[in-house]
Amino acid sequence: MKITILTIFPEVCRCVFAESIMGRAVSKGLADLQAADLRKWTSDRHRTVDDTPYGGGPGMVMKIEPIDLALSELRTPQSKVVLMSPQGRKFSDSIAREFSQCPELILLSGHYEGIDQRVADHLVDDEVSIGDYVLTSGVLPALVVADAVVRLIPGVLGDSESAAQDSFAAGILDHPHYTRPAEYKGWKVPEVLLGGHHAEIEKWRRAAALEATRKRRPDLLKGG
Ligand code: 9D3
Repeated sequence: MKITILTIFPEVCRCVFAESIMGRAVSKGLADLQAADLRKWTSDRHRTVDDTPYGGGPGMVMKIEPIDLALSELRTPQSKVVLMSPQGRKFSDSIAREFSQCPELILLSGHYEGIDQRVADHLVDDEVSIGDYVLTSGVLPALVVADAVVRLIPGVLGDSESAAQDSFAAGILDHPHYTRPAEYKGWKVPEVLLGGHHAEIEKWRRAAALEATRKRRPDLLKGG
């Protein structure tokens, strides 16, 4: 699968692509992760990607032309172009699974106060937000989406990390985890986990996961 992030911060993306599980997915040849510099599709001396808003007001607006030129070059008949924007539908595990079925994703990251509306209206296939908080740009949201999608590619995770048993796929939170020492500053690991009775451990984990979900994310149990 190929994912391209179109941004004015390509170096930020390349750093993230090189590390950890994303880096491993690239080395294994399972993911082709690219960062395209939007300024490459400008032609003026200052490599301008933004301009003042029609109608006035504060802030700058991203221009349509460099984005259109970039997408004309980057997109293929197989690509899905996704605009990262606070106005988009909220990203989720199910959207990550949907995106992981696409052979090519192009994530368009905005900056400044907004993007010329004609980009959303005519140049993209989807518009996605990662949640209700304001960031300074769309580059981190694009990396969040890329990260969530890459780990769903078959072979990217080892058996021990398997995406199938993820808590969000199961619809509840994960159970608590512990490792050595069994007691630290008087804080004890639950006795049942030290015993090796696998049925008892499973029972405890299911109950603890359900309890955590009921307390902190009751919306997940209501099917929200
Ligand atoms: C005052 C109106 N603002 C919208 C809430 C303007 C604005 C602020 C920050 C427009 C864009 C941005 C930069 N953020 C993104 O591009 C972005 C984003 C986000 O800020 N939060 C969650 N998801 C996303 S996806 C892209």
